Amino acid sequence: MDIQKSSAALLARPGVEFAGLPQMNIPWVESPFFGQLLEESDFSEEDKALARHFAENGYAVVDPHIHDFDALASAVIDSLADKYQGQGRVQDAWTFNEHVKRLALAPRIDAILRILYQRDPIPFQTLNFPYGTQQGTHSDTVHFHCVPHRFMCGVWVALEDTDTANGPLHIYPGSQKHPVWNFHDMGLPSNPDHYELYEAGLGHYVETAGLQKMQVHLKKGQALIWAANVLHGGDPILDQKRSRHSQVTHFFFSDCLYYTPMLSDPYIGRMFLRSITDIRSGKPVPNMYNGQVITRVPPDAPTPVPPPQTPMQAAPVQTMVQSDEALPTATEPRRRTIKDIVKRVLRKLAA
Ligand SMILES: O=C(O)CCC(=O)C(=O)O
Ligand SMILES: [Fe+2]
Repeated sequence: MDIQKSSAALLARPGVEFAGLPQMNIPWVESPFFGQLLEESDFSEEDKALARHFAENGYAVVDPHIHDFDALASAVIDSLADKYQGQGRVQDAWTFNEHVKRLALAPRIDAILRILYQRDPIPFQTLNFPYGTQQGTHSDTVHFHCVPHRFMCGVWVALEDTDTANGPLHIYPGSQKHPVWNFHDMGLPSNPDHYELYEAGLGHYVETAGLQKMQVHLKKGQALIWAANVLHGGDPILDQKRSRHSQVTHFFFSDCLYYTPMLSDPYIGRMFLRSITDIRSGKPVPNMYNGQVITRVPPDAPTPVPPPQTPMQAAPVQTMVQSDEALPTATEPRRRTIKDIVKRVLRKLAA
């Protein structure tokens, strides 16, 4: 199947069709023509079922096929034990920890992502969590997104069983089909200070749209892939004594412009471009738009200066333009209740 390899390839072959349909610069699993594309594809029945489920629900639970998973999970957990230092996560441990890196690069995950996205999957960030994040529902598209849109996904691997008590992941199946909410769509300036208002706005949207939350009880060794715009978060920890060791790897795909929507205003020509590092090679990945390397938007814009980082959030390989994971909004565990958030929002609105 060769739906599309890159934006540049698309432009070089204008009018080329696949399965009698125009090619689109969008992952085929998110295409309005998915049904026809699937019918014409030559995937195995198993792969077709996977793609169909992912296209419909925006997620897939898969087996990363790591023969010594238990040993690897223990190695990840043990070798990071002294790295958390009271914090609820370690970002980009792949830069110094071979076990984290090996899990992030599981060949079976790479193979599945190639089927689902038809481009080279680029693992660019790892996050390790020792216990539930209790993070509010969000879409990763406010933290990192790309042009063309939706060539991004998260892969969440359970390093131990998760259930109702240890702060499991939750997702909203099918939410990838709903609008991609950016700060400006909610009337918020592109600035992480407004993250709580964004979360509160999303909460209202989820309720109004009637989206159904699903708690995900993954067994040790299972992985969940979520599509770029799937709403997800961490449910409350009911048993404070329980850990919830997990590793998330975020992926972009080749030949895109990678940026941080929360710090960008694309409609007036300001994009906070990211300089991502490919975990496989340790090398930077250029930002591409229609086959051209792009370094700044607009081209004469000054180098973006990110907001200051707190000590805990400074990650080993951060560069100036990778800063938004460093914001207290990305994936940091929080113990606030919805009531606290609503109170804060009301206070802010009253201010
Ligand atoms: O593990 C969780 O509870 C959520 C993690 C998350 O949102 C992410 O890594 O993007
Ligand atoms: Fe997330």
